[in-house]
Amino acid sequence: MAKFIPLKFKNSSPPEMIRKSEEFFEELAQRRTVRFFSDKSIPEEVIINSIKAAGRAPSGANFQPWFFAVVKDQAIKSRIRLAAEKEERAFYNNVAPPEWIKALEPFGTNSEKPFLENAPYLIVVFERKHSVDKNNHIVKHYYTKESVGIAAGVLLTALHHSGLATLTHTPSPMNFLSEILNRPPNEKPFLLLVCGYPAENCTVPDIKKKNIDEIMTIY
Ligand code: IYR
Repeated sequence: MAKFIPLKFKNSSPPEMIRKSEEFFEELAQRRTVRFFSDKSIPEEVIINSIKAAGRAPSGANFQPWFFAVVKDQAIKSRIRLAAEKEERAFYNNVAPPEWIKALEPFGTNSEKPFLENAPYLIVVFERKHSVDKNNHIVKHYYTKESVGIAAGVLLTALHHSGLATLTHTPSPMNFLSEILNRPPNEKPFLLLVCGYPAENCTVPDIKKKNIDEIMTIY
């Protein structure tokens, strides 16, 4: 039987909502994906609070099909770099078709991933495809990709809001992360988030976001 409780919701006035939405846009418009990180340490509490925020994301049947592996250990980061660069070398040299390589040109990326070792924290987001109940029965999860995608977006936004730079990195394939981090077979690596301060004199690609009229129609 479903059980309902009263909603806690503070209504805001329209001017207040408009002001907040403008401020939030301005804050998000400042976000840039960073590929050059400083090794300066960051407060771990920010990582934990941001993951707590991500854990509040909506999910299919509220199954919360995510797991966040936080890596600060230098030896583990080095292993991740080594394994990721092996996959990336295969990607750049053999796997990626020419049009994909061309699409990546503006970003100047290649198979070298020093940030996996330099940045103080890596967060590996896992998608839980299913869980196992106490009777060892498989419990199917629903809309796991959508759910973990929303949670990852919240995490990225929370980290930016706190003043950290991030990089969404998706070495492909990412199975080596399950192995290195000892994660069970019902979890699939979804995204690797690199977190820290930008390196001094960090530069970013000169790219533009689409205008509102290119991404929205009001019917
Ligand atoms: N995973 C590779 C390639 C790459 C692919 C896309 I799509 C990007 O937006 C950026 C990079 C790498 O990390 O270099």
